[in-house]
Amino acid sequence: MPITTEIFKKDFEEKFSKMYAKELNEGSDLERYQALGTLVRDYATKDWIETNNKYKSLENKEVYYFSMEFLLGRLLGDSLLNLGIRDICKEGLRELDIDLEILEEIEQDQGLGNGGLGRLAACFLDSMASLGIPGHGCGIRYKYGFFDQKIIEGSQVEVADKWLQSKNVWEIRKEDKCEIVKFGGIVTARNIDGRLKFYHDGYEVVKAVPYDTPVIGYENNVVNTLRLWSAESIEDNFDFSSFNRGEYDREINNKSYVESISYILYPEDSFYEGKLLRLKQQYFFVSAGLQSIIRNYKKNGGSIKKLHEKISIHINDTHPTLAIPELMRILIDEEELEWDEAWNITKNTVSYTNHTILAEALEKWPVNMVQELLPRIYMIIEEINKRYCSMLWDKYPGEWHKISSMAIISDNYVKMANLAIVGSHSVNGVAKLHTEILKNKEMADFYEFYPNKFNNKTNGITHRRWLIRSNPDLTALLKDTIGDEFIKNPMKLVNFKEHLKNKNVIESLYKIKYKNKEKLAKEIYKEKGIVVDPNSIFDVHVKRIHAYKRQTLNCLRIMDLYNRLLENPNLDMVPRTFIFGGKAAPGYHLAKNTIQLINAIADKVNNDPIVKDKIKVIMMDNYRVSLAEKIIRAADVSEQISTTTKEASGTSNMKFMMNGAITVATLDGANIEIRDEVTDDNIIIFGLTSDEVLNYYKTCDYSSFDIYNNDSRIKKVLDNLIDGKYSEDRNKFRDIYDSLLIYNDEFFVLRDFNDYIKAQERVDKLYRDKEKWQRICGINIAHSGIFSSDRTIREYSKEIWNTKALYKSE
Ligand code: 26V
Repeated sequence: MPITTEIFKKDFEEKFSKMYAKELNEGSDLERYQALGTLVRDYATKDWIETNNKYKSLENKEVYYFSMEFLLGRLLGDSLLNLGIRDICKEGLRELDIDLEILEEIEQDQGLGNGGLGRLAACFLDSMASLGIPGHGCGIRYKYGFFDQKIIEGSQVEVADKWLQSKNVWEIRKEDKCEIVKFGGIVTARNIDGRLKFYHDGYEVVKAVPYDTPVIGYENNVVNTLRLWSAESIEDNFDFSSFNRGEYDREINNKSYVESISYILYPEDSFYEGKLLRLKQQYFFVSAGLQSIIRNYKKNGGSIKKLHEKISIHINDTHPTLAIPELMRILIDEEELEWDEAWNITKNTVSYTNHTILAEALEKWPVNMVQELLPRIYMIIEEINKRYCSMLWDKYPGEWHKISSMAIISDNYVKMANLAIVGSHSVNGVAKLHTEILKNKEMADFYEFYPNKFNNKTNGITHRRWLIRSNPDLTALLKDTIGDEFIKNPMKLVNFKEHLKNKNVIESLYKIKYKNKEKLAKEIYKEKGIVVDPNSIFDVHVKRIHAYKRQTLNCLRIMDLYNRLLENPNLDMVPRTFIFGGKAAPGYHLAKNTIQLINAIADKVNNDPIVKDKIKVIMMDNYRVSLAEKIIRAADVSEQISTTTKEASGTSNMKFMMNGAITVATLDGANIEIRDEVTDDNIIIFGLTSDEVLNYYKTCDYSSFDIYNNDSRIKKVLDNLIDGKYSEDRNKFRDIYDSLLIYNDEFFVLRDFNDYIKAQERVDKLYRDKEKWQRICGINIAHSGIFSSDRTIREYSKEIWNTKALYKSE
């Protein structure tokens, strides 16, 4: 029965009184939010059960997206949208004197991810469900999500994210679906009736408990599952004899020691460290996930020999690569298949996405660590390596160097990317340029050996969250002009282009942006106590803080602009508000120093009466999904200024264009494809090309010092880093200064500086022509459909997974 306002009100009141045994008006907003969330989840359960029942027939191939990170953000608004009941609930609540938006704001972000890679996984879940593709997520239910960032006296301070402190209404603990994961111990081989069998003894046992969250498709009755695993010790395992021996600590600690596996999300997103706990986390969720998938598959009558025809395992970067040897272990040791058959099934089941070419992010585990923690898995990796290397020897006789660089085990390390390539049937990059670099440079040897494995899948974002839900006014304008087809088929956004001739539409675009900017200005005032003018250009740089993303380049141009304003306070310029947001990895000194620099500039500029009407600098605390939604829709300018070749794709670039911001970008990652869509007239491109960057790396003839000596403007801003202008402590920004000069500016900040300034001058000029500006914003919106993750997921489904939608969609 369709839900009406009346039904909803009754359901809601009932749910509230059942949960809290009191009247609605006696409840807190948190209680009301929790009752509403629980009710909304209940509304999805019928479809959830029915979807699962359909999957039980095994008619449809299912894909499992294995990822260490799922950055879901809030779920209430999107669940209501996808169930098609947001307006009904809003109205029902209004009649009960409750504001839906207030309840939505209560929800804690589910922040189980670092950045792009984790948010991509979340967008993919939404698209899979919305397209009716049988696709589920598998990951870790971290007790503490990505840390909360507080800016205190200009510096980042990390605070634990206790997101589970108040109940998570979206998840269901599935006690009956627990799995056992084994660590350590020893493996012995015995010959039983002519077959080598492997026995694993003396291991430690960890109980993996699944928590399921429904992933609701957009108005299609499909509900997929995100299954996150939590580590628990097995109570029965409690060794009481140790109490007699007085070993209290060991036993008590064992509980928290085991449970610590799912305590924390590592806050590094592109720096590998061989931490034992991280290796444990990886095996823990991969093993639990695979065991439960295979158990379920067999229960539904699936034949193990046909696993690859019915199930796809996708690994999000190398973090779940142990899925390859773990699947081999299950097929050989438990299902008793022969090696060749098991290998064939494994390769055809697993596919892998690479998300970065940064060398420091490549995972490799010390051999002895893998051997000790996962003895059987190590044996299997060794065997995979042995067989694979003998193929390499056949093809490349005598080429020692090549073979050792392609080997899975070499220099006493297990190289996870190599294992992922060898043990999967598909390897993809996340944007055209990135894939070309993988094929022709970073993974060139593998590409030569396996030319058919490599392919590109340019990233995407879900337009349901990043446009329809987060920017309701723009969505209303789009519906008014082009109808609502774009909701199910975002490629239809292109129809918006013809409306851009209409002055009223241009005026509406302007007003919508202004309103979003006003809202953000209020939020900025609330959070930072700083007044910003919605008439100024909102120039936004939000993403993880990292040297390659070049927040420093942005800082230097603001410092330069400030110098020019001090020389000429009447400088003719459109006022600008520079908005930054992003977290630094706690151990990444230079990134933390960059945050200090942004805040020091903010402090100086915002308090200088000479420039106060011209420029403002804001560093928003605790950049996260829910804040991104508010910032992005209010942006005029999208800063996508990474050193060319370094940003694999970027996804915020897509979110900004979809919300009508103009991109200032280097020709890196998906920026190139955005440029190709909107053409050069509707994007502002600057900086080195990928060939130029690669050439610099090859020839080593870059000298930042020469640039510094020959360009007085650059010299001046660099000197400002250490001349006391931004800090009495002249050494405070010395490391940034040194990275740019003494260490020869690895990311070509100085080389791109002048070009970047010119690009910003074009922005200034363009913004003065309000109509033209808005038309360009409109063109960006119209061309953003291709960057919906629906397009991306269709490509994965057709070209990698071979999955079919439960129903036909356009
Ligand atoms: C790498 C590592 C290295 C080992 C330690 C922990 C860790 C965690 C995450 C990663 C993945 C690489 C970082 C990442 O998030 N890559 C981003 O992926 C986005 C989605 O494809 C893409 O848009 C960004 O350009 C890329 O930087």
